[in-house]
Amino acid sequence: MPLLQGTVGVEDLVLLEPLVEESLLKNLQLRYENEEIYTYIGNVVISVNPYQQLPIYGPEFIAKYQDYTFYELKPHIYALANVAYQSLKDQDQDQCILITGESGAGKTEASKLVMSYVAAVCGKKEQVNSVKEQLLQSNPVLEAFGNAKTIRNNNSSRFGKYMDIEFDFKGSPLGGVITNYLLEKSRVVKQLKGERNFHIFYHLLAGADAQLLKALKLEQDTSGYAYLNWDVSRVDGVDDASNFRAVQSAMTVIGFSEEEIRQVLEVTALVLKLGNVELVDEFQANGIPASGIRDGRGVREIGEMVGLNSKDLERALCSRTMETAKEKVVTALNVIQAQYARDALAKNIYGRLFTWIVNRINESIKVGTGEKTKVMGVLDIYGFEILEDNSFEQFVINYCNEKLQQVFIEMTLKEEQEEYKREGIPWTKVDYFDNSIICNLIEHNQQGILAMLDEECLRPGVVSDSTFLAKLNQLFSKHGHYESKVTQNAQHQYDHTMGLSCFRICHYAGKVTYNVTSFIDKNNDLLFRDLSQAMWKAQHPLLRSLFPEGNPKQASLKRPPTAGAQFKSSVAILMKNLYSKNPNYIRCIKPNEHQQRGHFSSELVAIQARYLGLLENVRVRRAGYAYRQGYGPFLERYRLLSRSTWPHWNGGDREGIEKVLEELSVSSEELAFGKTKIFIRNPKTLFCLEEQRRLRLQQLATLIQKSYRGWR
Ligand code: AOV
Ligand code: MG
Repeated sequence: MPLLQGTVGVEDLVLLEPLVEESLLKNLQLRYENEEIYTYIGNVVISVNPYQQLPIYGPEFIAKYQDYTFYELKPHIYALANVAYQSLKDQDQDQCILITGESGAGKTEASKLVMSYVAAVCGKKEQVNSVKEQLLQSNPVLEAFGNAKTIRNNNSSRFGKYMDIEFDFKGSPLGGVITNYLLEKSRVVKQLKGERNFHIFYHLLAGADAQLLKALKLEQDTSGYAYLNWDVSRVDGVDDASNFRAVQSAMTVIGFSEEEIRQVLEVTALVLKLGNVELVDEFQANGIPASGIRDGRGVREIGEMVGLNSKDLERALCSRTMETAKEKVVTALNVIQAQYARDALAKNIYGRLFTWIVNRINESIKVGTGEKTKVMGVLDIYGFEILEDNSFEQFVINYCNEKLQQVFIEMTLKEEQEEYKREGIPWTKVDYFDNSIICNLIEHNQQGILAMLDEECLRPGVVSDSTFLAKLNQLFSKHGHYESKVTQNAQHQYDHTMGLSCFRICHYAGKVTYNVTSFIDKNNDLLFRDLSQAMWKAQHPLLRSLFPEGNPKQASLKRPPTAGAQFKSSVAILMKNLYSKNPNYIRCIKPNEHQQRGHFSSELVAIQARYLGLLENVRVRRAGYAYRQGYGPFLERYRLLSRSTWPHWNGGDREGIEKVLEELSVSSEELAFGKTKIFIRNPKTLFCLEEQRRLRLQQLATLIQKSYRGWR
C-alpha cells in the first residue's frame, strides 16, 4: 500500500499544504470521520480516540505491520511498535515509548496495543510464552486496583506507570520491571459526584460468590458502604462481576498464590469496612470532647478478619499517644480528628496494598541477575487534568505531564539536530515554546513550589495551607506563569473566578487554578503512630507487612520524605531513564468530552493540538528536510521512474537515486545526500515523486494487461 495513494487527507502532516492550524485540524477531522484515527508527523504517531472498536488490531494486522517498513502501510501504533522493537533487536538500542495526552485521550489503550504487538512478534518459542502472559496480565490487575471511573474517563488511570520490558540479545522477552507513581489515594475515602472509587471494590462486591462474601464479611449491595459513591455503582460497558474473575485469573497467571489472593481481598474488604466504622461524639469526665465508636460490630468483624484485638483498633482510632523523652501522654481525639484518623488509615492501607501488588508482580516478572538485556520502556501516566476544583493530586499529575512535555521538546529537537549532525547535513533552528520555566517554578530545589511546600510542612510552629500560599504569593509575585488573588490585586486585575485560597499556574497545556486546602496534609501524608502500631499488631501477614514502622523495635524517629519530595525524585529518576533511551512518541488526542464515537469537536482538538505543539513539531520536521529515507529502500521505491534504473540496476544505491532524480529534473536545492540517507526538503517533491510513481504503476499495469491479451 503506497503512502499517499487512496488515502484520506494526508497521512503525514509534514505533507500538509498550507501548514496552518486550520488545515491541520481539518485533516485530522477528515481522517477521523473516515475512521482513520492515526496520523504521523514524521515518526511521531498522533492518535485520536475513536471511542469504538475498529477492525484494525487483529492478528492479520500485526502480521502485516511486521513485514513492512514504517511509511509503507497506513499510520498505526503497530508501525511505531514495530520500528521500536526492530531497532532494539537489530541496532541494540534501548527504546522507550512515550504516550502523552489528556485524561481520556487513549494513552492506556495505546500502551496496551504496544505491549500486545510486541508480545505477538517477539520470541516465538514456547518457553517465552509464560513470560509474555505474565507481562500482559499485569494490566488487568493494576487497572482493577489503580483505575477508576472519573467524569472524564470511565477507566481513568489514577496512578502513573512505567514498565521496562527486558529482552535477550535475540529479542525474546525475559521479563520486566514496573514502577508506579503516586496513586490518588484520596479517592479511597471520597469521590466527586459522578465518579467511582477504585474498580476493585465494585468488582469484588459484584463478582464474589456468597461464600467469599461471607468470609470477607461483606454485603453485595454497594449502597451499604460509606466509601462507595452511591450515585454511580455501575459503569456502562463495564461488567464488574466478570472483571472480578478476570483479575483473579490474571493474578494466578502472574504467580500470586491462592493464599496471597485471599489476603489481598481481605485487605481490600478491610478498607471498605473501615469506612463504615461510625465515630461519634463522647465526652470525658472533665467535659473535654472525645470520640467513640457507635456500633462495635464493624470493628469486631475487622478484628476477627485480620487477627486484631478490636479494643486496640478502637483505641488507635480514638486517641493519640504523644511520646516525649520521659513519658507517654495519651490524648483523646474529638470526633473530627478520629474520622480523619480513620480515613488516613484507610488511604494508607490501600496505597500500601497497591505498592505491595506492584512489588509482588515485579517479583514474578523480574529478570535473573547476570542476563544481558535490552530494554523497551512503556510509559503510561495519568493525563493532564483541569477540574473545577484542583487539588494536590492534580498539581502532581500536571507537573509530571509538564516534565514529559519537556522531554518531548528536548528530544524531538535534539534528535533532529543529531540526525543532521550524524549525516553531515547543515541545520536551521526553529523557535518553540520551552516549558522549562514552568518546570522550574514547580521543582526548583530551593525556590520551587514543591520546595516551599516541604519547607512549610517541616517548619515548627503553626503552619497552614494559607501560610504556604502567602509564601508562594510573596515569592512568585512577578513570575509570568504564576497568579493568585493577591498578585492579581497588586496588578489591578480582578478575576472573580479565582478564590482566596487558590493559586494558578499557566501550564503548557492551559491555566489551572489549584486550591491549597489540604496541600500540607496531603504532602505530609503522616499516619499517627498509634495506627501503624495497631496494624502491625494484626496477625494478618499481609496487613502487618504493610506497616513495618509499627514495629516498636524498628520505629525510627526519622521523618519519611514528603509525598511531593518522593514524587519529584521518582520523576527525576524516570527522566534520566527516558533520556538514556531512544524515544518513540504517541500523542493522544481526545475528540470530544462525551466519550462518544464519531464526534469531533474542532475547538477541543485545537486546544490539544496547540499545547501538544503539533504545528511546531511539523515545522521542526520541515525546517530542515521534511523527508529522509535510507538509500536502499528509497531506490527500491522509485527506481521504476527512470530508464537507467528500471528494470535493472547494477550500480550503488546512492548513484541509482542520483540517476532517478536527475531524470525527473528534481532540483539539487531540494536534496541533501547524507552518509546513509537521502534528505528531501520540500514535501511537495515527495508528493510529486509519489504521483509519478502512481502514474507509472498504472502504465505498467496497462502494459501487462495488453501483453496478456495479445498473448491469449
Ligand atoms: P487515558 O489513559 O488517556 O486516560 P484510555 O486509554 O483509558 O485514556 O481511553 C479511554 C477510553 O477510550 C477507553 O476506555 C476506550 O473506551 C476508549 N479508547 C481509547 N483508545 C481506543 C482505541 N484505540 N480503540 C477503541 N477505543 C479506545 V487517563 O488514564 O484518564 O489520563 O488518567
Ligand atoms: Mg490511562
